[in-house]
Amino acid sequence: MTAKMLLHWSPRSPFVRKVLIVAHECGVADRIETVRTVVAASEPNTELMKENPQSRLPTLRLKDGTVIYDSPVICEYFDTLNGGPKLFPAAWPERLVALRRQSLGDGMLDTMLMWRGEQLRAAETQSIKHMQAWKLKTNVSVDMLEEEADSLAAAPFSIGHIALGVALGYVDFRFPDLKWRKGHPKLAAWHETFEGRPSARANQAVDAP
Ligand SMILES: N[C@@H](CCC(=O)N[C@@H](CS)C(=O)NCC(=O)O)C(=O)O
Repeated sequence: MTAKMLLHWSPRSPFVRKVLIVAHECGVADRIETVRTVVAASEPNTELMKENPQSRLPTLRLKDGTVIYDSPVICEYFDTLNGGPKLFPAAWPERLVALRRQSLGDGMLDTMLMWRGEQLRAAETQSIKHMQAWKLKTNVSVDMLEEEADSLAAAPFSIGHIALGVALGYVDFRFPDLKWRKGHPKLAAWHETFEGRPSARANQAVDAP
């Protein structure tokens, strides 16, 4: 048994940002100790693999030594410790909508992380076709979110809001040239309210060691 939960962490990881925002919203942030852990898709971290064979962040070790991953599992675990309004609705169809939104936000991040990884490769080994596909998926996701921005803004705050807010924040962080706000005024207005929450402000992604 340890005094705190231990979170394998990176300051630039959007999935880590997602779980830390959830921890803040659930009132458990002060029960977590973070440990800087370096991961890369092309270089598995063999130490981390002893706890998570997929070598991914976030990975969380509970006080009793149990290890859990990935971000949806960690977020739902934090929500079980949450004394306030739940981020994972219990009732259908609210739960279905929140989980779908979480999947879209997480899927956007998966797409953008692959895109970013490709951009960092030497130009002659990059797949232009894949990068075009990832750009299209990101743009169409933003278009569709503009369509549901009213219902997003009206719904009780949930894991879906956090996943989507973090995904749009990651577009700003790594793909500012997309200028995603253009033509998406409702989504932009909603995202501003998301980034204004204390939980989001306290957990900004940064390029730091
Ligand atoms: N589905 C996972 C995705 C996590 C993920 O892709 N994390 C990135 C960092 S943001 C990572 O660990 N990349 C290293 C790798 O893929 O080997 C989750 O929701 O936690």
